[in-house]
Amino acid sequence: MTRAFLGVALLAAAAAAHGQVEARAAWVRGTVRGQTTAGAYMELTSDRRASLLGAESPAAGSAEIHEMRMEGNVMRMRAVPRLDLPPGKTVELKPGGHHMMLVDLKRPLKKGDLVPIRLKVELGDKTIKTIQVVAEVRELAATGRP
Ligand SMILES: [Cu+2]
Repeated sequence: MTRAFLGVALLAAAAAAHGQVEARAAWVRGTVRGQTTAGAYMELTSDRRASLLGAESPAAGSAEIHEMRMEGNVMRMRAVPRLDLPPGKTVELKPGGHHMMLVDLKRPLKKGDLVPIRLKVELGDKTIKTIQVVAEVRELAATGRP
């Protein structure tokens, strides 16, 4: 009886922790020698109004949210201060679109390495929430399609 109750309580706690904003399918592109930045990609879903404000990772000096824009014939990326997460919609951070950029990498990233990333998300009521994800490093040529 006591065990069963405990099980339900733990389940409820887990649901509460994951209820608001979820990050899935996180991966980071592997690097070559001398490269100090790497793109990080994932799927973000929020059940309420929220914005991604940034991230930090022990693998990098800093992390930025980047958007891609065509300037003439050239695709360029630039840092943006936040990325809106509309309720109930999955926002994909992916190659060629919005992505996370790990800057000042502390060491090269090899296929199969695991990179912890802490996402900073602001909810609609201005509460700041931290979401911990572990991203797997994929090879340099990875496109995001499994
Ligand atoms: Cu970038």
